[in-house]
Amino acid sequence: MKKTTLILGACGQIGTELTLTLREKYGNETIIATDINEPRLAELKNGPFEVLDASDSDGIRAICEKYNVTTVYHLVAMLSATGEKFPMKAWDLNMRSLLYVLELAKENIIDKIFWPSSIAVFGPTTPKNLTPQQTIMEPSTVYGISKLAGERWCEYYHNKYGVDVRSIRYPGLISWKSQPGGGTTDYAVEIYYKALEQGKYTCFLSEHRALPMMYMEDAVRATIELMEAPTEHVKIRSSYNLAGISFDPATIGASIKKLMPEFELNFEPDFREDIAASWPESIDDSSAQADWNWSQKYNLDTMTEAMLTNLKTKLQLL
Ligand code: AKB
Repeated sequence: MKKTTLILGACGQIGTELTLTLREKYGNETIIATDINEPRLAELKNGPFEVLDASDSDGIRAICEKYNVTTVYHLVAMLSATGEKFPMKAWDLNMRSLLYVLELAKENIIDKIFWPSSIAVFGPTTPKNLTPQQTIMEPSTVYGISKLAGERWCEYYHNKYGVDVRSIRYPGLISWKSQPGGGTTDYAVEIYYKALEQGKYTCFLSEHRALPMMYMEDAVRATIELMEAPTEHVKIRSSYNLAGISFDPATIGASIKKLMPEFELNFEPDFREDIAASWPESIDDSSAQADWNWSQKYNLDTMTEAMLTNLKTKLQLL
């Protein structure tokens, strides 16, 4: 029976684009998309799709057996802002399903795992600029605590049981095909929608609150490149820093204004400002560059152009 790849959380922000890209690359039938919800995007049904709750360990095991799954992309998580509202639920969801998948690899039912970490593993005591791969990590959000614990578990399963688990500390991800939900960096997606729909946006972070971000096309390419890297090149089994593009709300506003001079940007910081203030402003990704040759393509202005062009078509504002 043919080997397949399972995506947990295929309807989410990363899952949607990763599923479509992997299907294009490896064929629709080899990528098994699963999510707790039926997909809104019909394209996700161009290959196998199953409704699956990632906290159902028997369900995951059954799907792995049914489709002869050998690789799992585990993309299910409650993000930073929602996590602060439901701390126990966030911890439970973010941890339990990761451990199930690590156990499946330990039992040799699957051979390879991708699991996303985040810049949220860093905290207020971490150096803010060009944050190194290895540094002080004292996250102050439940989401960050769960991602840091997850990183430790990944490295532990690799060292102790030889599990081939690979991970990236994603910056805020910016995409037009699918929207994020419940994160602190979500403003940098909302701003493009509101610019096109209303010509103005009120940002929930303050003007000069810089954060690392990345265009989804770069993030998906990084994920696939890391997963395809020869094992001996993957020297970090906790999670790799990726730098992305660092900017603050005022600067993304200025980038939009270059193409939409009438765009108006206001600021009304809420509780997410404190979360953002605890995270790095910029990241050093020299380990990813050295180990698996990572190089990013998009900068702020090329991303803005891509976002506005694609969203205009999607929202039929042409
Ligand atoms: C969030 O804002 O919670 C996420 C993240 C940085 O991991 N986008």
